[in-house]
Amino acid sequence: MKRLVSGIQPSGSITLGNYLGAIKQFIALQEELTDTEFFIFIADLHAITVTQDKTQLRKSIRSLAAIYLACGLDPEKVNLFVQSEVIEHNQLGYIMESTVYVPELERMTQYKDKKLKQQAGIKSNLLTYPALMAADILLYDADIVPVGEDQKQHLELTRDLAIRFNSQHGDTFKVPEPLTPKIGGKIMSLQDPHKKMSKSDENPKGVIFLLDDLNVIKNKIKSAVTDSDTRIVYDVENKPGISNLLSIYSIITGQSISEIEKTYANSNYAEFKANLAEKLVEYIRPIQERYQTLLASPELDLVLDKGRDNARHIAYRKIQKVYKRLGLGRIK
Ligand code: ATP
Ligand code: LTN
Repeated sequence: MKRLVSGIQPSGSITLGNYLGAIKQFIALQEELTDTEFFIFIADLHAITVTQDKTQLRKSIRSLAAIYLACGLDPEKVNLFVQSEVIEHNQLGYIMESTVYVPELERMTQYKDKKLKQQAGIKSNLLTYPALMAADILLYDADIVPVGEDQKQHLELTRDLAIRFNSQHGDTFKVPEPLTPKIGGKIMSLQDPHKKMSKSDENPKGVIFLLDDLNVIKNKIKSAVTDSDTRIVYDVENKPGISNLLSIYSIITGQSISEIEKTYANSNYAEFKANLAEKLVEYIRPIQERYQTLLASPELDLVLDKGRDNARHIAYRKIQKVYKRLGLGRIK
């Protein structure tokens, strides 16, 4: 059996970027990859690289669990769990800190970006975060890790660390492969199409949250920044705004970009945006309805308990092996 591992931070409300770059892939793959075990988690330990309010964090963890299921994750096929409930993530995270070098961490684009935004001091785990992420993946001997484009660099580092550990201590970890979607791997902000759509953006007008009021979603699409000429054509370099909207349109309708360009060859931006807004809202509406039911149902905890127990079983055995390889404790 192969294994697939991925996670999302409960660092705010889930965005259309998170959905199209990550969650939608998980859903498609759970049907396709019948020879693969899935481990999908809520990366709450990663969320505390920046200060979090405890009530809000607790809420975001539950909310993310309900979103995963509302989007179609099947708890029969997927082990869904909360990262901090499987202690081995911390244990292997620390070991990975002894495998990675500081300059490798300092080179990470996400670290450099987030460091600039940090006003109240940079926590040491903002730097060491990729060591924990590597642990999340290597703990389960993942073959595949579906993520958005922005996480590819962390995946490369994970691969390097697996190879390094294996060569220093003997074959221990599988070297994982990233998987990014062909379209939708990097959805851009609707207000600044040069910037990634992100949960923690200070300007919410550029970000579509899956749980936004449907009218708000429509308005955000309609007021999205577009480019100076009026043609609806895909050209990321020269027309990043409309290209971003075309990508969203293409993924949610399943139509190719060229088909959509043809359909709208004689239309203006306003018509195109109004149609996209309608389609997107109809796409998101059932997700929101399922979300409300799931959030209030006892099923959520049962799913998370089962996911945690299955994950622990594998993670415990892996940590025993790693400790033994390193000479830690009294394991012979
Ligand atoms: P934060 O703002 O807290 O850094 P984020 O919105 O960047 O959060 P993450 O939790 O870091 O979200 O990412 C979860 C998953 O969603 C990752 O696989 C990531 O690559 C993907 N993802 C995030 N933003 C986008 C985006 N704009 N387009 C496509 N995929 C994305
Ligand atoms: N760092 C990722 C979330 C994440 C993750 C992982 C993704 C944490 N651990 C392991 C894939 C595999 C992010 O999107 N910020």
